[in-house]
Formats: sequence, C-alpha cells, structure tokens
Amino acid sequence: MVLDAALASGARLADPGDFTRRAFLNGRIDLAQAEAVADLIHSRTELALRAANEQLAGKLSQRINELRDDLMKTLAHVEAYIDFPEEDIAEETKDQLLGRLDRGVAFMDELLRTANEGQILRRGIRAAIIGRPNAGKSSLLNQLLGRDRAIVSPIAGTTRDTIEETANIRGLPVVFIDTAGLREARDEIEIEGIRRSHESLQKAEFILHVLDNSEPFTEADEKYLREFSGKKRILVRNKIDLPPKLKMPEGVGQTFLSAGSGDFPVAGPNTGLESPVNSQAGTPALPIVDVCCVTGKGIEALKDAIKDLVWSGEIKTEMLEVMINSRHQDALNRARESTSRTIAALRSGVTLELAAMDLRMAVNAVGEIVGKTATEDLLDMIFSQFCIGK
Ligand SMILES: Nc1nc2c(ncn2[C@@H]2O[C@H](COP(=O)(O)OP(=O)(O)OP(=O)(O)O)[C@@H](O)[C@H]2O)c(=O)[nH]1
Ligand SMILES: [Mg+2]
Repeated sequence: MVLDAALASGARLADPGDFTRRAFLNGRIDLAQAEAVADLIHSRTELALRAANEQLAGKLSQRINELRDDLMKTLAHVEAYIDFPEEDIAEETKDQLLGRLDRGVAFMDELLRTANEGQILRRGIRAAIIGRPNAGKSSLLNQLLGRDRAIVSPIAGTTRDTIEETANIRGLPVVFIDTAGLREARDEIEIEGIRRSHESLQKAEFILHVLDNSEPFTEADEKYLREFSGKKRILVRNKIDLPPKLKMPEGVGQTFLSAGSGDFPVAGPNTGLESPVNSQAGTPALPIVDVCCVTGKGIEALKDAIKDLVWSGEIKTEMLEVMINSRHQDALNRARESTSRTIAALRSGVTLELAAMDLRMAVNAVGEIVGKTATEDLLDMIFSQFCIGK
C-alpha cells in the first residue's frame, strides 16, 4: 500500500541498474566500475568476486586512464607539429613518441590476454561429461558437485535427459553437463536424450571423457576419442577400485601422457588424436586422470587437471585485478589497431594528419572502456543486465 501510494503520488519504480547508472552519470564511478557492480552481483566463485571487487575499486580504470593519458600526450605532441608545418619532428622526439606508442600497444596486448580468463571468471566454462553407458558419468557429476544430483544406477541408459549444474572448481565456475551415453536408442525418449546430448556437446568448451577401467576398451570408446578430437578434453579412467580390464590400445595411453612418443597403431593421423592440445611439444598430450567415483579418490587431482586445462597459467596474479570483459576487449582491439596504424604512419613519415587521426580514434576507443565516450544505447545495454534496485 505504501508503494502504491508513492507511485500514485508520482514516484516511479527503479529500473534495472538505476542507482548504479545514476552514480555513473553523476561521475561518482566510471563505466568500468559500474560494470563491476553487475559482475559482483553475478559472481559465482570467490575468485570472480575478487576480480569484480578490484574492478569496482577502480584498478582497471586506473590503468586504462594511464593508457589514455599517454596516448593523449602523444596526440598533443603530434598535433603541435601539424600546427607548425615548417618544423620537422626531430628524430629524437620521434623516437620518444614511437617508444611511448609501442609501450601502449604492449600494455593493450597484456590486457587483451586476460580476455579469455575474464570471460571464464564471469560466465563460467561449459564441460560435457561423455562416455558410454554405465561408465560412471553421473557418478562423476555427483562427485564434482559434492552432492547426489543425478540418478546413478547399474542399468545402462539411466541418464536420459541432460543435466546441467555449476560447480566451483579451484575458483572457476564450471558448468558440468551430464549426458546420456550415446548409443543405439531403443525408444523415443532415448532418441531425444541423445539428440540433446549432441546439442550440449556442441556448446561445451571442453570434455570429460569417462572410461570404465573395469571393462575392456570398446569400439564405442574409440569412437568417442575420434569424434571429439577438436575439443580440449581430459580422459577420466573411472572405477579404479575394481580389477582393471581396460587396456588402452597400444600407444594411446603413452601418447596421451607424453606427446609425440613413438608409434600410434590405433590412432593414425586422421583419428584426430593429434588435437591442438596435444600437438604442443613437451606438454602432456591428453591428460588422463584415474578416479573412483564411489569413494571420491582422484577427484581432487581431476579438479587440478581441469584448472590446468582451462586456465592457461600465463596470467600473472596481479592481472586478476584487470580482467577485461568482451566490451573492453572490443574497444581495446580497435584501439590497438589504430595505434598500430599511427606507429606505421609516423615511421613511414606520411602526413602527420593521418597519424593524428588514427591516434584520436585510439584515444576514443580506450575512453569507451571507462565511459568517457558512451552513447545512450550502450548505457541501456549495460545497465539492463543489472537487477532492479541495484
Ligand atoms: N565400483 C565402482 N562402481 C562405480 C564407480 N563409478 C560408478 N560406479 C557404478 O557404475 C554404475 C553406473 O554409474 P552411472 O554414474 O549411473 O553411469 P553413467 O555413465 O551415468 O550411466 P548412464 O547414465 O546409464 O549412461 C552404477 O552402479 C555406479 O554405482 C566406481 O568408481 N567404482
Ligand atoms: Mg548417467
């Protein structure tokens, strides 16, 4: 009733992100900080929360502003020479300007390298659990979630619908998708289940392929190996508590464990076992992790393997505070391109006007990140992702 009375007297309900938008429009926070409020609300792990907090505190903004100031200083310099066409830029000055621009590009590259991880922290990463019926896929899902989410039974074909759940794996939000074991369907429900499995496999960014260590290696296993060669994956050898019967085809295990070792009888060049992941010399080919999904043995090692697979490890911890999102990535890519053109123009000595124009574009693109240049549409887009009342 109070609310109704307030509305009747002319008040209006807040829109999503209304308050944050006001804070931005009144200059209390910049756009990157405003986005961090949404990240904070949506963060699903402590690591994501930390990254969002750093951005809210203005760590990314500070670095972006420094970058923009640097580019602007260079721009002012270049423009000064345009105004005095009779003077040539002294070699020394030119070197200084180029040096500053090179450092700018290097810094943009550094930020751009955080984009993938930033995306993972914000949105999570999707992992499909595949393997033939009864391999223990649902048991594995339950172990990774730490609770009994999916039905487990000795009957092959237990899981018919795909099940999606998010788990916190070493600070990374990972969406695990338990699938129906792909096999000859016996009824309509199963056909639909298998169709859905295929669909979620397309969307998955990496794959956990579960093998039953207590059963011999089958054609179905091999088919899985071949079919998903284009994706990052981990082989999970389950049921290690039972007497081992799984003999990986000669060379497969070896090759998976150490790249480029000897012959490859089963997996020829076209079997797809040479995925990009394992072609890097020195890195283990396909990681294999042994687990028992009844006792939970090996699950911690599997979590480590997952983290190694999705988190490149190239990111220095201090970069956690500047994890960029896809909007920042787009702006930085444009800024980088323009800056590179400026560098080329200065080097080749074409008219300074062109160099200045490109540099101005770079300054504007970098400014977009913190909202120095922002359109109504962009603001609507950003703040619509907020909850009402924030
Ligand atoms: N001994 C032993 N049994 C296991 C292990 N993991 C799973 N099982 C058993 O294997 C059977 C199949 O497990 P599920 O998790 O239902 O297998 P699934 O791959 O999801 O099977 P579908 O959904 O039918 O494709 C169940 O009886 C589990 O209790 C393990 O590590 N050791
Ligand atoms: Mg299952």
